[in-house]
Order: sequence, then structure tokens, then C-alpha cells
Amino acid sequence: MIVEEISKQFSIQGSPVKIRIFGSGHIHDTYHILTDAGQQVLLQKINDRVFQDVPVLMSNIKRVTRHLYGKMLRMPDHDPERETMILIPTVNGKHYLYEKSSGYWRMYRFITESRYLDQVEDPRMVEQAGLAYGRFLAWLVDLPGPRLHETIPAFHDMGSRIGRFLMSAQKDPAGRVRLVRKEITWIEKRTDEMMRLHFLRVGGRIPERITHNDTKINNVLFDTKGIALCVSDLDTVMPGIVHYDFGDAVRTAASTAMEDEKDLRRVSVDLRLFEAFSKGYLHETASILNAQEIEKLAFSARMMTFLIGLRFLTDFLEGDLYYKIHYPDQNLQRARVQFRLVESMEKNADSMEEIISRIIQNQKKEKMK
Ligand code: GN1
Ligand code: MG
Repeated sequence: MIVEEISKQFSIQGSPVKIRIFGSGHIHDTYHILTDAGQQVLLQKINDRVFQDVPVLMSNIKRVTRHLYGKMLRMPDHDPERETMILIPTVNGKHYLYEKSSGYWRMYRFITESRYLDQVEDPRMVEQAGLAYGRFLAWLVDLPGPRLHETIPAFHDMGSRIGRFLMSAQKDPAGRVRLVRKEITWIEKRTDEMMRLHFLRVGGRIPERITHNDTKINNVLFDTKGIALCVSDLDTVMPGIVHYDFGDAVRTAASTAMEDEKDLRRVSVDLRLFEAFSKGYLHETASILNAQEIEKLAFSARMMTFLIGLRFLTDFLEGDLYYKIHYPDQNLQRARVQFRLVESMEKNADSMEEIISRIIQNQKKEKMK
């Protein structure tokens, strides 16, 4: 089996004895491998249609994981062996493998007694996720060296996402536009508002930071007690703005439903979970964010949910070429769920703003004590 052969080209302890498909990511193929020496690792076949420059992507990951590891070595409360992803090199000492017939592969240590969840309902765990993503942003503020590479150019660029969507709607390559007329009108009504943060970024009001850019709840690893250990899925770590991370995290961490929930009536934003996530996130980041960044956090949840919905719908119109799907129309369903969630966030916009202000005020009071 190819996976077994490939795994032997990495510096693992022992020989693979059990291999299973792992995770619920939409992009790569991931395998969990157990060796006869008792080692557990994750082997990933990197999707090089999505990530077109894998060497550059891997160099970002290497720099970021080493930085986090080094930082935690100096922190008695943190364990670098369990709180950051660690790459396992190939037998030739490289941090990824390229093979002509099968493409690019990489291997990570598997963090034992950890798990990821596609949905979390316990506010304490959601707050933990907020802490984990918050730390991620805060700890990368002093990453030395040149600007990180953009592993997917214009990844969260609202203008180009809208442009691509409209073009697909016009060309209609898969003959599906007739199914989404209502959604198109819905999107068109919101495009101006959704461009807001983009203009603040290019106008220099919102600073560029190193962001994760794929802050789904299932990219957080929890230990058996529900404490967040670390964040995974580092392919899109690159320059961005805090709103990409905060907003995309709220999309899954504070939703009452799964990303492709069939019954749209079950989709809404859970304000309790929103508050929990925000509390964790701001605990780690409030001291480094500027007033403008904080002011736009609540809005960013709406913006990122809109953007991800737009991407799902674009993929649906283009014939499901990007995201893995497990049944026909799954991308359409994913898009509809996102749009329903946007509507719920629109209704709760004032409450979401208030929650952020309250957390900031409470933090200030705590500090004065
Ligand atoms: C993809 O790989 P995964 O499933 O964590 C996507 C994200 C989307 C997400 C939607 C590189 O993430 O941007 O938000 O699906 N990753 C890429 O669930 O496009
Ligand atoms: Mg993932």
C-alpha cells in the first residue's frame, strides 16, 4: 500500500502496523499511523492543486512551529511537546517528501490523548478554543525573519472572492445557476457592507498580523479534560488581519449547527458560545489589538461566515472542484447554512457588539484591581 511505503521514508520509530484515514478536513488526505514501536504519527498527502507552491508552504510551517516550540520551552506553564504541531523529517532530513507519482507528503507527530471535535457545545471548551487561537496570534507577533509567504494568494480577499463568484454565476460552467437565484440576490444585497474591513486594511487602519486563516473549531486539539492543547492545520498561516481568525472561528465555534446541517431552522448563532469564545480570545489578545481592531470583531464573524458561504457556493457553481463532498449538493447546503448563520448574526449584531465591549470593560476592571 502506498501510504505504508511513503511512511517508511520518514524518520518513524518502528514499522507501521495500523493505518486509518483520519480527520474531517475538506482539502488533504490524512492518515493516522501506529507503529510496532508504539509511535503514533499523522501522514498527510498535501493537496497541491489547492496549494500550488508546497516548498514555500512547508517553509512557513517550519518557521512557525519552531518559533512556537522555542517560545514554550521558556514557559513553565506550557509543554512544547504537546502544545504545538511537530514535523517529523524524512530519512534524508527534509521536512516534506516529494514523489513523482504521488506528489507531496509530510508527517507530524500525533499528540497522544488528544482529540478534535466538529462541534462543541460546552462553553468552557469553546472558551478554551478562544484561548488557543488567541495565543496563536499573540505568540507569532514576534516571529523573526521576513514576511511569511502567502500560501494561497488573496485567500480572504473579499473583492476577489466576490468577483470570482459573479464570474462563475455568469459563466455557469456546471449549469447550476438556476438553482441559486435566490442566493445570488441575497449576496448582492450585502456585498458593499462586506467590503468594509478590506478597505480598513488597505487604508492602514487595521494592521497586518500573522494569522491562522482556518480557525474552525475542529482545528483545535483538546486533551481528555477539555483543555485546548494546540491548533492544527497550519497550511494557511500567513499575513492577514485578526478578523479573519476571530470571524472564522465564531462561524463554527458559536454555531448551533454543523457546517452542512440539513435543517436550516436549526442554524443560528449561540450568544453564550460567542461570549465564551470571545472571552478566551480577548484574554490573550486584547492587550495587543488596537481600538479599531476590537471594534470590528463582532462584525468580522458575519463577514467571514459570508465569505466562506460565498466560497462554498462558488464551488457548487463550478461543479464541486475544490472542497471534498460526500453527497451531491453538499456545497450548496454548506453555503445555505452559512447564509442562515449570517442572518442570525445580523439579528444579533447589537448583542454581539455589547458582549465584546463588556468583556473589554471587565478585563480593564480586573487589571485595575
Ligand atoms: C477548508 O481543510 P479544512 O477543511 O480545515 C478550507 C477553509 C474553509 C473550510 C470550510 C485551504 O478547511 O478555508 O474555511 O474548509 N481550507 C482551504 O470548512 O481552503
Ligand atoms: Mg482542518
